[in-house]
Amino acid sequence: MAENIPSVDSLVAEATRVFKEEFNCKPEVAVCAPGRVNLIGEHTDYNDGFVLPMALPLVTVIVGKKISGYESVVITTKKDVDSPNKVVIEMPNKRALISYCKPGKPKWANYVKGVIVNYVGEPPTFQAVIASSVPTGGGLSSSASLEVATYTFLDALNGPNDILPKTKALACQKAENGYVGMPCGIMDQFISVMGKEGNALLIDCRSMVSTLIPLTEPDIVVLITNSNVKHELTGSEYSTRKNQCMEASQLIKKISLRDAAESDIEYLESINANPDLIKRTKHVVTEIQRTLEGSEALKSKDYKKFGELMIESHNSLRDDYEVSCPELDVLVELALEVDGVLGSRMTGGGFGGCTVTLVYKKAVAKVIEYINNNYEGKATFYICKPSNGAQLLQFKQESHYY
Ligand code: GAF
Repeated sequence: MAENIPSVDSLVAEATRVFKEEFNCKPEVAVCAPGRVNLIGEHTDYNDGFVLPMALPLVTVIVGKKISGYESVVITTKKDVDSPNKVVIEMPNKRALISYCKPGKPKWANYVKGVIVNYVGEPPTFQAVIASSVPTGGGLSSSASLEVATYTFLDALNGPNDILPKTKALACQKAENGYVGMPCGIMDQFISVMGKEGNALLIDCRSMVSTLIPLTEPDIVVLITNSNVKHELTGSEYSTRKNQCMEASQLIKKISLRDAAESDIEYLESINANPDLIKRTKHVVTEIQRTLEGSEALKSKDYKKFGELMIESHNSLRDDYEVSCPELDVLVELALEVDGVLGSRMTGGGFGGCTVTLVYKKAVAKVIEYINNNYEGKATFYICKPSNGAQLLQFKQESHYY
């Protein structure tokens, strides 16, 4: 059975209940921001390439209110994060923030503090409660959804402004790069801000121009399978891959691997470059091509073609980029053994986390059963439709939440 995805309303209700218990008053604003699954285009964003993610119905909700003074208080209702679940954040004026608001423990709060520090404008002080349905460490961007939810929350407290969505995504990426210390690309924050119900988003990570790609075929399902494994390698290997890509682009004298072509791979071979650099370049060059072809295939509803590209993408991530792991490989292999599966691949940074599978609706129960019977670990499943990006929510009927 696939997991039940809690509704946004139920998360708001949960956060509101905790808020009332803690602060003895009602929250005044509520916001949400989604996690994401990347359909194709992996490890291409920090190479200025193309990615094709969709926003998920798994979201982070924040409810709260503005207060006076120099201290904010944030509570998370999430159980799968490090403790404590409540932090006080010292917030003097913006200039002094950098020296007061340092990263530390608990780790989950660093995503909130990083956004406060990188907020464009004067961040208000607040009381807030966070509730989220995005699994932590599952490769579905729980961190980006928390960053974007935090940014949206600060904006909501401050009132309307004319900040561009891409500026907001960049500020959240900066929080993760400069404050949390994870050198991620722009994909996760961008889709969490810009996702649109019924659509995947083709993002050009160089120009930051994005194109909606409809994905509403009723017979086709996006199935996410969480391997529930997380290898410690993730952070260091991510930086290593990024550095290798930079090194390769310097060797071929290009700004980034976005500008590399087949002939550059031949050149790297001819100068006997480090074999790892050649493999990384090959992945990025072919993955960017697959992402562009994949978007065309989705546009023309050629799901068979899209599925084939997903399989090629997984093989390239496994063999050339070397960011998969045995559990992800097994999940992909098992899915592909079931009739009605169009394609399957690892999704996100790798070394654990999730696979994404495109499958005919009538076959999805069979896939889940087959994986449950043959996967040695304990997998969890989410059936997801492309959903909206970050939103300011309306409190519905008072009685519903209070
Ligand atoms: C992680 C990063 F945060 C993204 O920016 C992206 O590089 C992805 O890994 C791999 O495609 O999710």
